[in-house]
Amino acid sequence: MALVFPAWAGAYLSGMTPPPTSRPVALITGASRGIGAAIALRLAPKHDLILTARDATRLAEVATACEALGATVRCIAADVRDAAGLAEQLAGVPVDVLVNNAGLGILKPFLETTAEEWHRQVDVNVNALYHVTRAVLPGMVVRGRGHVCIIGSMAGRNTFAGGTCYAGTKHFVMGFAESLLLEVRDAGVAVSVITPGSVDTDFFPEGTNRTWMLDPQNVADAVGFTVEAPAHMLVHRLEVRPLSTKRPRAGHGDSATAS
Ligand code: NJP
Repeated sequence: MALVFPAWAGAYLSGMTPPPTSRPVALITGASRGIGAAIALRLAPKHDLILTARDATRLAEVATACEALGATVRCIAADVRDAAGLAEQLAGVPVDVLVNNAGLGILKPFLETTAEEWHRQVDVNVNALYHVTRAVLPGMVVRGRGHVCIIGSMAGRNTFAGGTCYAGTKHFVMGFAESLLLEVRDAGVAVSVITPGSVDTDFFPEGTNRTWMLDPQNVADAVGFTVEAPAHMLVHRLEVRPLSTKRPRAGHGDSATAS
């Protein structure tokens, strides 16, 4: 009878990767709602989770739902801009999967964007990538395995009026991710970017026509596919779009047009 090895065994038997001894740990930023909460629920059956965002109440609700799916969950209620606080919370924690998801978009013409709005977007969408990734990446390199997944955007390769800051931050994500990949791939660490089109979350103001948008779960499934790919296979960029911006999804009315 042929022997059947678990998925990790091929690399392990060739001496490259030690076997996982417990469930992998996934750290997800911006996990209190929207895409981040959906990613937490998607990963919960196979991962233990560290969830972070500012809203402790909503984080706890997401954690409870994830625990029901089998995950052990730790919540860190923090501002992702708090580099020192997060570094302290994450010190020595072996994170296998980091999903840098926290982000915001203040879509305004440049001349109407205040300095505070500009700096807030850059601090959350760009600078937090540095200190959250910096806190957990050394451990991944030492262990010879890990995955850094970033939620980018179609705005990372498109431009639009009102996008000087937001599209700028998401273009940064693309350059950051591919450069980082080239630095750590031979240490066994994967880096990927998911670039969604429009997703029905609080990202958009109330009153926005959402009938044609993706569900957060659609993006979460893309993340799940990417981080659960075989160890030797890297999905570096994955673009997920609504099929049409004019056709409402089934069950969302029949006369909507894109907004
Ligand atoms: O947005 P939303 P999405 N410190 O507003 C957290 C990208 N994206 O899920 O702190 C810590 O529902 C916030 O938590 P809280 C987008 O650029 C979206 O759509 O409790 N956390 C919440 O959990 C972003 O990178 C679309 O308020 C902070 C989360 O971030 C990612 O998807 C399209 C924080 C935001 O939840 C998730 O956005 C696209 C802070 N200072 C890319 N500030 C789309 N929705 O269409 C925010 O291409 N958070």
